[in-house]
Amino acid sequence: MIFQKEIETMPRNQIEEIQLERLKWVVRYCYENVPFYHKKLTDAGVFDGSRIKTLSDIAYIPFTTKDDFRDNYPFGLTAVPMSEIVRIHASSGTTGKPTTGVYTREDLAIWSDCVARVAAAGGVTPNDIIQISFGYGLFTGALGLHYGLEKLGATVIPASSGNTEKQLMMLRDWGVTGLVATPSYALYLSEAVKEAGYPMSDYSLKLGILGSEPCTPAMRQQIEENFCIRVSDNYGMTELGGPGVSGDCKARDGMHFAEDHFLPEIINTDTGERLSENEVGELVITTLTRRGMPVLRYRTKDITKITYEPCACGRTHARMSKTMGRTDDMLIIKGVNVFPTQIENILINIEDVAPHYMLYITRKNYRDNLEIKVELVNADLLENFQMLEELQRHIEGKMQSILGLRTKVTLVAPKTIERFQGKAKRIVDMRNA
Ligand code: DLL
Repeated sequence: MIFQKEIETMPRNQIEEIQLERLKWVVRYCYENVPFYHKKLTDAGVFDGSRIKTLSDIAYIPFTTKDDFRDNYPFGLTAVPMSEIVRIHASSGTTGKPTTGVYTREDLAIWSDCVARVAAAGGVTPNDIIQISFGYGLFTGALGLHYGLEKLGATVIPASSGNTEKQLMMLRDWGVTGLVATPSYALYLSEAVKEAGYPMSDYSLKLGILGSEPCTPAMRQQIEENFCIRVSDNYGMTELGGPGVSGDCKARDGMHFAEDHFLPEIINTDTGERLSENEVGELVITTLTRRGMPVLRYRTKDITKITYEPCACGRTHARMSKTMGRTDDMLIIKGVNVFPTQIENILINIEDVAPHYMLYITRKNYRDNLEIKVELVNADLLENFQMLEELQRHIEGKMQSILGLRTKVTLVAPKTIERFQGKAKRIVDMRNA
């Protein structure tokens, strides 16, 4: 099902016409209504946007960064009086103040459309009963999916996260056909379902609508096998309004942007230069219709690539590949660049270990050390020292050959590594401690 078929399958030249018109609008809108942008655009000689004649003229506009959000905390980037704001969300953030996002009534309506699009693209129909197991609160994920799914006409259960027994009870008793969660939490629940001992035929579950953190293909496979479901991925962020920026369709060959609302670019992280289709770099997004908090050329820090090729599903909007990680998540250990997702991909393909791990980085005598703590599937192995040592060496060998990095692997008993109900936090970097 395509939620807004006419828009989502529109010819490329029409999409670009709409984008150009809206880009001109949003530049003028920011210039006139947000002092921060007024100054930034003036300094760059872009002023009210009359310099924007083609889409590639976007290159004249300076980037917006996470620091700009911090410096203008909480509402400095707002373009309308607070009386027009009807909702505030925020990202939890790991340090310091959260990043805020504000919405006018119109922003909320567009947001719901965008989320309904990604939900429909992921296979949801009005006949589905969807359990939302994202944490409700300031996080954009839960309420974003909530209103988008309602707009689509699905039945929504605002379960929130936590209380595993109750989650499973609802999944079983209420005929739930779709689960919304982070991949980490979906994986955790799928293991709990297996342990609860009821066969999957006792459940009606068939879809997982996951997002908010990377889901490697291997992790996806594990969730799909445990739950006997099909999973789709969707992407977004607080600074851009939350989920609904892009999402998987049935082809699962890249996540379709809502290109009439978001203008994506890929840049070289170091130079800021715009890259071409299929070149890997940092995703930069300009909101084309947001009124409460419009954003020009936001540097997402997410590493991906974009394709404009038409998709088998019929949608014409550009697609982004699964993110390789965030520029600020990339670990540099002994001079080697490593993304946690690369480590996860290696671990998940090794039998006898579970996809639960932690990375500890320390520095001793000016040398970095990476310890990977990973859970065994079967506790019996702990009794067999020789097999344990072989497995450990096998994993260390894989890390060395694939990442080019010597690591220390520690195998621990099943169920001893922390489980995450929201986004997983698997890195403990003690180098500057
Ligand atoms: O995670 C918004 C969201 C909610 C998206 C629900 C999808 C579903 P933040 O908490 O601000 O917003 O985190 C944004 O999370 O820059 C990415 O690094 C990461 N992220 C989000 N979705 C994905 C995804 C929400 N599908 C940050 N794959 C982003 C990989 C993702 N990373």
